Order: sequence, then C-alpha cells, then structure tokens
Amino acid sequence: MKRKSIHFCHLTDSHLGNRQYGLLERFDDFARALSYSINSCINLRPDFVIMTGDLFENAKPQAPELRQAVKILGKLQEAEIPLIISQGNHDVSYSRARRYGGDILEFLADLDIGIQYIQDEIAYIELDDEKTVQILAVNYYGKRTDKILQQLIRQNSSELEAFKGLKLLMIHAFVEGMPGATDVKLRTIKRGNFDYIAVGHLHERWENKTHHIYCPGSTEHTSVSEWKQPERGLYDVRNVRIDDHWVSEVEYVPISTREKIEYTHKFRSTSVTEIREEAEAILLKNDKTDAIVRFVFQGDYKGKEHPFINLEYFKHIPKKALHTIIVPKFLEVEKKGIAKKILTKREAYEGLITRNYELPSKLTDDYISLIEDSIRIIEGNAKISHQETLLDKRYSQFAKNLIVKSSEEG
Ligand SMILES: [Mn+2]
Repeated sequence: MKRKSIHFCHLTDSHLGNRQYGLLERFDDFARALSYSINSCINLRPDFVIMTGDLFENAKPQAPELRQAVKILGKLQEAEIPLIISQGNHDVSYSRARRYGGDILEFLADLDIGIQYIQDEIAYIELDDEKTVQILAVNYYGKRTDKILQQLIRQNSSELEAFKGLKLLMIHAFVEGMPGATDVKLRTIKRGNFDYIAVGHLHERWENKTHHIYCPGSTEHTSVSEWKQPERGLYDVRNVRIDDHWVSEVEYVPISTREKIEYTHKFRSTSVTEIREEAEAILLKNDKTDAIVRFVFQGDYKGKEHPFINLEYFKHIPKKALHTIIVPKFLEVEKKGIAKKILTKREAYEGLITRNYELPSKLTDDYISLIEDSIRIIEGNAKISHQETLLDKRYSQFAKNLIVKSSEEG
C-alpha cells in the first residue's frame, strides 16, 4: 500500500424534490443544501465523496429534481472527485427496481457523470493506480438490515480480511444507540473491522467515535422534529496510516440552511376575542423575514363561547416569514367534548356557513361542495377538462337547491 493518507467527505439524505409545505421555495432549499454541501466538498479537495442514501425524496423523481441532481453532482465530476452512492428508503422502490431492471440511482450511475452506485457488494476505489479503498454498501432493508449485513460479511469474509487499505461500510439504517428503533446491532458492525462506518437514515447528526460510526444527518430539515438540531452539514474525514492500521480524523463541516424558529406562547386571555387579539399580536411580533416560524399556543380556554378559531386565517397574519405553522394546544375544552382542537377545512367552512351567513343547515353539504370545487379550480387542481362549465353547473344546482330547501325549511 503506497498511500499513507486518504481523504474523503461524507454526506447523506439530501431529499431532492421535497416540496415541503407545497412551496417552491422549499423545493429550491433542498437543492441549495445539496449544492452547498457539494461546493464544500469541492473546496476541501477530497479523494472521493460518499453519500449514504435518500438522495431523492421519492423513488420516482420528476424532471426538475433529476435535473438538479445531474447539475449539482456533475460539479464533482468537473472537479475530478468520484462520488459513491448507496441506497435509501426514499429513493428506491426495491420490488419495482427488481422487476423492471433498474432504479433511479442506477440510472444516475449510467449517465457517466462520475457516480458509482454500490449495492450489497464490495467495490474499490483506485488511487495512484492501486486499489486503495474497499467499500461495502448495503441496500435499504429496514429491520432486516442486521441479518443481511451479517450474511454479506460472512459471504465476503476472505475478501474483507485480505484487504489492507482503508475499509468503509455504507448503510442506510438505524444503528444501535441511535434515538429510536435499532435496525443494526453494534456487534454485527464490529464483525467487519471497518475503519469508518458511514450511516444515513437518521436525520440528525450522530456519532459513536469508539466504533467509528458517523451519521451527518440530512442536509435540510425534512420535519419539525429535526429542528432541535438547527445545524446541518457533512463530515470531512482525513485518514492516516500508522503502521498497519488507519486513524481517522473526522471533522463536521456545517452548511447554512433556511432559518427555522419555534415560539411557545401561553395565553393569559380567557375569551375568544381576547385570544384572537393576543394571538395576532404574538404572530406579528415574532414574524421573521424568510424564516419558517412555528407557534405553539398554550393555555386553558374555559369560556362557554364556541372557540371558533380559524387557523387558515391566523397562518396568514405573519407577512415576512416564508411559512407559518400554528399548533393550538390551548383549547382545554376539547377534553370536555365541546370543541375539537383543530378545525378541519370542512369544519371551518361549516362554521363559516352556519355562523356567519346563517344559511339553512340542509344546504351545508351543497355549499361546502361549491366552496371545495371553486378552490380546486382556482388552484388548478381539478382534473376536469371543462372546469368553468362544471362550476357553472354546480352553482346553478346550488341556487336551485337554495330555493327548494329554503322553502322546505319555511
Ligand atoms: Mn432520509
């Protein structure tokens, strides 16, 4: 082995194509996070880069995110840095791939843009015309991962043992000791004598330095449960050969992502009107430009008045934030069976119709259908060819029923 030092970068779970909250801006954010990560890698000039699954949000990515992937990952090829990828649960539908001959990651590997996809096998990276790095990558198997990894280590034991270069394992699974369920046991991982175990799947940064296990976490926050770790990033791994073994120096490299803020507010007010006013003031006060802001409203509502709180209305009070999330935990009355914690859209329409417009209750269903169809058409989600005609029909039917049912109610 000529090489005395090997340098690589490890990132994971970029979830390209995630249209979080239905926002184009969030779709762009996921691409930006991957782009920043890849730029960081290029600046660090590693020998290669590894990515441990969930490159895409979906196993059937659409053209926009495929183009993002090719454009962003292609920058590594321009910089002559090989990229090694393995499978995640999001980007591969295993049975479909088996049946039809190829998943989306294989397709990327076919494109000849410097991407190598390793599946349940050992592959090598050649540096200075020599097989310098050995990588075992395991597909996504969830709870079965432990058993499959045991089998792979057993079947390839002679090849694994004979190799004297740097030995890596790439998995997309929950490792024993991580928060939540365990897919792979430490005992199983230790059997392979790997110098670095690259993990994906958990979206937070997690390390077990004793056993060389590293998970950098997702490059963007895919859910609010990940906000407790605001920092996102990747690992810069420098390995030095001392006598007959490798010593890895692992450094976390942060990347910047959109700001996420959570506020918890406890109401002092007891009437619905006061609660509304207090909520509006809090929402306006904590509005933050371009951020995603989550408001948790707490307190006990003990009034007798129906606590009709329109969440859709409150969500639109902050104007500077990209997106506002409201979590109402203040309606204690729920337990008393008076009201639900959160109104569904349908319940909100119903409240609007019966309370604000005092329409005959028999017409509620008709009116809700009209509202829903109108919204679908306005948003362009209606899968019908003559949308206006349909709305016309709906409206005239509604008008007809209004006359009939109003006279019935007399
Ligand atoms: Mn993931």
